[in-house]
Amino acid sequence: MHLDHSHDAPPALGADAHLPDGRRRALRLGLGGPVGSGKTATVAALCRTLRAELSLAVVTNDIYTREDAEFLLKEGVLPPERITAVETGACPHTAIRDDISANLEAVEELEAATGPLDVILVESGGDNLTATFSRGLVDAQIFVIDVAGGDDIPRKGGPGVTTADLLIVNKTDLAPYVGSDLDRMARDAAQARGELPVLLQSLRGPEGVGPVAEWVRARHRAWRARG
Ligand SMILES: Nc1nc2c(ncn2[C@@H]2O[C@H](COP(=O)(O)OP(=O)(O)OP(=O)(O)O)[C@@H](O)[C@H]2O)c(=O)[nH]1
Ligand SMILES: [Mg+2]
Repeated sequence: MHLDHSHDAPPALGADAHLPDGRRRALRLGLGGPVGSGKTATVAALCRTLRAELSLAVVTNDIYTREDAEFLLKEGVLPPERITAVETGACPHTAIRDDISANLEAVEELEAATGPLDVILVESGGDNLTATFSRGLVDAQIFVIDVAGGDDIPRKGGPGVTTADLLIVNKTDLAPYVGSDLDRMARDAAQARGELPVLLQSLRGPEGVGPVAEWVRARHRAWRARG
């Protein structure tokens, strides 16, 4: 369900938007959000939907394991050389906001090793509502919450909910079972975010990741159009 159509807003250019050979580097998109909200499932679905039209790669972050990367490898969503894992060893937000060096190295190595890429998806480890990505690491960020986490989350706010370039309210198929009011979540999210887009998503439903994939396509078009 689309609640806003400001899909073509130009992404902020990162400090270094070009590769050493002068080509525009890949658009870097961060996915953050609470534990288990559906970040890896969304990344997997995006890869399956977009891999025929865009050259993709993924960086995952886990505290002590490579579990998310291993899931994506097992599912075969991309060739193995396009999936890499960062073990943060500490709070996930540290590695995506405060000391981004391991993640920056991972995205740069992926692009150097696999040739020109269109989009690199960087999944944060599951964290709390305050976790956001440094703009030095990603050009735009997606925050994923789910209906099972409670329908008051959009109202509670926090920088992920209020400032992410896209908010996904995931697992809408579970709303009837956990007593979440989707209309209320949509209303509260719109109020907290002003013009910023919100998409309600069920990866089990017929639309699946389609609307989010369309948002990624639009961001990539805008990124390419910036010369
Ligand atoms: N019913 C339903 N389940 C979903 C949906 N999206 C994801 N899931 C399930 O939710 C569980 C957690 O999904 P993940 O993608 O691993 O969540 P995550 O945010 O990556 O979790 P962490 O990386 O551990 O923070 C998995 O069992 C998914 O299959 C959805 O739209 N509907
Ligand atoms: Mg995950």
